[in-house]
Amino acid sequence: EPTAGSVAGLAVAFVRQYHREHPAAGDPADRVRQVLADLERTGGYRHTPDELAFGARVAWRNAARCIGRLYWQSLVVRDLRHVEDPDAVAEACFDHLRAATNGGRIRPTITVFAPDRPGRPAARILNQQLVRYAGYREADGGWTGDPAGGDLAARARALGWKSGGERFDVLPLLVQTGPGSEPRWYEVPDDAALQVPLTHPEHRWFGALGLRWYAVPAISDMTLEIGGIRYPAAPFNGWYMGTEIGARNLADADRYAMLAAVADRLGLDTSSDRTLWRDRALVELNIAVLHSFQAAGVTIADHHTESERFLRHIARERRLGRPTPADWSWIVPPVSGGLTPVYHRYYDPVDPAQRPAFLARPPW
Ligand code: HEM
Ligand code: NRG
Repeated sequence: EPTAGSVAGLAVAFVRQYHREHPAAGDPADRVRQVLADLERTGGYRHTPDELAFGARVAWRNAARCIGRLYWQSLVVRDLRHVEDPDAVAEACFDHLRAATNGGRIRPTITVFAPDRPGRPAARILNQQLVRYAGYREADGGWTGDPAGGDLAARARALGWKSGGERFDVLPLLVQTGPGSEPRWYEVPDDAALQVPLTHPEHRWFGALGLRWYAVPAISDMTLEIGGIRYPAAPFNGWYMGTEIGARNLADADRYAMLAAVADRLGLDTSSDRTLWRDRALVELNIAVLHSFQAAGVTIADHHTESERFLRHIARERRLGRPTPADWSWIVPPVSGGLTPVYHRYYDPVDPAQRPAFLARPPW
């Protein structure tokens, strides 16, 4: 837990930044005095709705690993700070998914639930993302489903969740209200978890692989920190860049590991690494992902377009006098890196102390 003194310093710095970037809000002195008085009296302070929205947007702007930052100002911020009850948190997460999905025209959205308060931590969502697939370890050591969803599936089953045991079971949402309390689990309604069956524009057989992916990546295990206040339940989403699904989730050896199956159907010579059969299968898998989302009317970006947008973002921020810290190894896409302009340059250094920020959430 941050100390009272450190919260005050962060709070003042944030209020000053808010006023610097909102000249119409006038001099920060009155608001600084008020925040310090509230901190003195109660150990905390409340962001105004405008401060909250600004803080969430700037946390996105500051996310050094994110290539999608061009649209940071248009993030939709849902202020649900009054919601703490686990049933209500789960319901609001499902509403978030429906609103953000928007029939396929995905809207970048964040829902901010109650913050931690001194001596009184707020509720948390245990899932990594609001929608993710379960993984089950088989007796032979292999996996059914997504190994990345293995721990949560086991936890949910221990709480009484009846799993389907299939390859693409959407995990239930687990909400925990305190370190010692038993998490509650909630099945994600079908109409809140839009999914896309994967087909290939040229290869008829591709659909028979039975692959699919969900429409909305909504990260739910990071803490949003604004002006010293921590929001441990603040799920946010944008849209997918196709490579996240096609070059990682479905391809990595410790995820769905589909490259051998795709290469086999393509009739490739898999006898040697030098035939580049993995590389060829990878490209076809990525084509299928982009094609299928487009055919389903679900927003998705290819890595060329998203790279070009990111460089435009950097140029615009620079004109406004702001650096764009970025982490090269996360920004460069996992296929065809050198074909994208983001590969051929370096970035402003990342300052881990920069705030507002999305942070890896420490354990209770
Ligand atoms: C990371 C793309 C929206 C915050 C990433 C990554 C990609 C990406 C490709 C790297 C992920 C990985 O390699 O696993 C996009 C696209 C968006 C978008 C295409 C479309 C609008 C957002 C939004 C937020 C956000 C709305 C927050 C409000 C982040 C953060 C990370 C990240 C915090 C780092 C996650 C981590 O450390 O694990 N994004 N993003 N992004 N993005 Fe975005
Ligand atoms: N690679 C992860 C998702 C990480 C965040 N990516 C985004 N975020 N596009 C995956 O599920 O593949 N976003 O907020 O849009």
